Amino acid sequence: MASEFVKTPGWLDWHAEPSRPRFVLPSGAVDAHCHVFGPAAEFPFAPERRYTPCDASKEQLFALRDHLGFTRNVIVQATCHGADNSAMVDAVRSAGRRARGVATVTPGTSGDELRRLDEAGVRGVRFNFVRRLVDTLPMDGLRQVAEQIAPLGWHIVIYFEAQELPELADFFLRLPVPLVVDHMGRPDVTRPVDGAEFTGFLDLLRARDDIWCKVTCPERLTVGGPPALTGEQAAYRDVVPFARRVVEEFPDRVLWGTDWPHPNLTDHMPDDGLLVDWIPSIAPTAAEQQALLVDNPMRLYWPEER
Ligand code: 0GY
Repeated sequence: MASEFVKTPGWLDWHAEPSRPRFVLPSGAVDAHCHVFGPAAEFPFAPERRYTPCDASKEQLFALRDHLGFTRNVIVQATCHGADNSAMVDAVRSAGRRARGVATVTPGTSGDELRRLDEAGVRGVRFNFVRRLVDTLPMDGLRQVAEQIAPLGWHIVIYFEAQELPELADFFLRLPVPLVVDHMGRPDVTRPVDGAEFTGFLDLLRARDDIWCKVTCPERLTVGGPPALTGEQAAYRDVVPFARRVVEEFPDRVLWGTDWPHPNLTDHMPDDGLLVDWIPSIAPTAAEQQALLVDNPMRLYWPEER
């Protein structure tokens, strides 16, 4: 049966033939930010979604994991599935102990449901403040969710754009659980890395020692490229100083992920193998790579296995 879902015009599908990375990942590396989409025939997209993607199944995600040399995934609920976590949970369960999940949870979700998610491998919720993706929940509702998940030992992944941080920072700092910031708070990389905007972001990380940062998504943040395509080994140079600064100052609180299948890119779809090759430009030493790719995500998502 043909899918009733028609992709958003201009949608870019994930790269079908990513290269094998030249950079050999350390043993036990974790792709700490990726998603599954559907497949829509089995896990329909949510009515309130802001985009309709291509399918990106758990089998395809696991094939990419193996191809790139990762051992584990952290699968983040994509907004196209709303608060129906079924596709993500199914993927996490299918991976055995090799995946953890980050869910979307609404206020009033029952304790039984939260325990079911926890048992499936969910370890956090995501609060999304990116207006083109969601209608952000009222702050009181988010605080309620935070109180509900705190006893489970979960954290909150926060996704926002740099210009929103001044208004949101106080709210973030009062949340009662560890925080994980997506994509370095989406800096404007045409601004100086030492400028007020990115300094404000670093100050957020300095304010508490349980705020983590994903040094991810150069393909989303770049303005000048060059893109990770056709063998480019010096991709996204304009994003490097920002990620490098975070890795240098907070080596024990950084995470890295592919962001496969790369929702909502409009310019180009990166070769995921070349994205992996970007990692040494932001974490050049073996010690930094081990922390970024193995020790940090294991501490946050698989503390019982350390
Ligand atoms: C990302 C970024 C985006 C989308 C989502 O859940 C999502 O739909 O996260 C975006 O469009 O910036 O982290 O994948």
